[in-house]
Amino acid sequence: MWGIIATWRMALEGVTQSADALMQGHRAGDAVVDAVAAVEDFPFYKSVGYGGLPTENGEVELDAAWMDGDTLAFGAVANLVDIANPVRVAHALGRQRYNCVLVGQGAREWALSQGFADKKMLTERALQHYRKRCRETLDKGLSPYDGHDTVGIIGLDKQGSMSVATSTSGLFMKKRGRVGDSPVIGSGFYCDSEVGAATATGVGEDLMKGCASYEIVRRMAQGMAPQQAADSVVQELEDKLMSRFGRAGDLSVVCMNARGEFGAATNIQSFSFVVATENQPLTVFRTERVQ
Ligand code: SD4
Repeated sequence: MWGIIATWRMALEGVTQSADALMQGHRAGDAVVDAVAAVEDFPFYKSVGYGGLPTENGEVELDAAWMDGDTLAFGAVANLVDIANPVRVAHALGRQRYNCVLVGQGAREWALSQGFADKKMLTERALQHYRKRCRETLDKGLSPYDGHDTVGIIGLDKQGSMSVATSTSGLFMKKRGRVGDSPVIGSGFYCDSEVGAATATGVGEDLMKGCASYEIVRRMAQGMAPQQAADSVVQELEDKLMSRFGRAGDLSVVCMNARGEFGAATNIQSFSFVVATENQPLTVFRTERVQ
């Protein structure tokens, strides 16, 4: 069995390539990194990689992670500035025994020392979009934290290994130095090849309150089907946040188990995700708010 599942329609091109690779027997670890890197490279996606929106200080600070479900090894970067393909840096960090999570200047220096490309990640288009959003936020009274799509991709290869990778420029209008769930193990992603994997997108501050991805994998380990694990975690976290915190941000998740069965859940009106497995032709699904 092989399979791949990703948050948001924007992952379609990357997933298409990597689904082929998995079908041909390539490893999940590389397949998820390549698929995420394709999203990072596309200049018009405003929330991931090159062309991502800047912080208030005008810098694009990127977060990314990678995890190997066989060894439980993982690597992550946060607040990485002007390095191409943060997910590849996270992947390289995931092969280190220590120092596998690096942030800010330290992450940048390490990436440069390893030969990663120094690349200006802010585009003119992103800057214009950022300014427009700021005006709209004032004019229309929008929340400054609306609008943000992290890419998270889970892969299962024919050898039975699973892997997950994430990448994001974080919440729109985030402060300099702010870190969301996407590079945080257990919250933005988790992967165990013996069970399955999960990855999240939405308001990191809220996803972290429930360690959403780990919680989904834990429920699958106890025998829950992926869809049930995804639904129950989103619903219970939303209920808990509403009753204890008075509000709940956007929470969306995808997951897959070691048999290639998958699930997705959201508390927003419509959340798109992309999936392909040995039994499921490549499809973009839209799922609606869990009731
Ligand atoms: C974050 N979870 O930085 C990310 C943003 C995101 O869909 O996923 N948006 O909090």
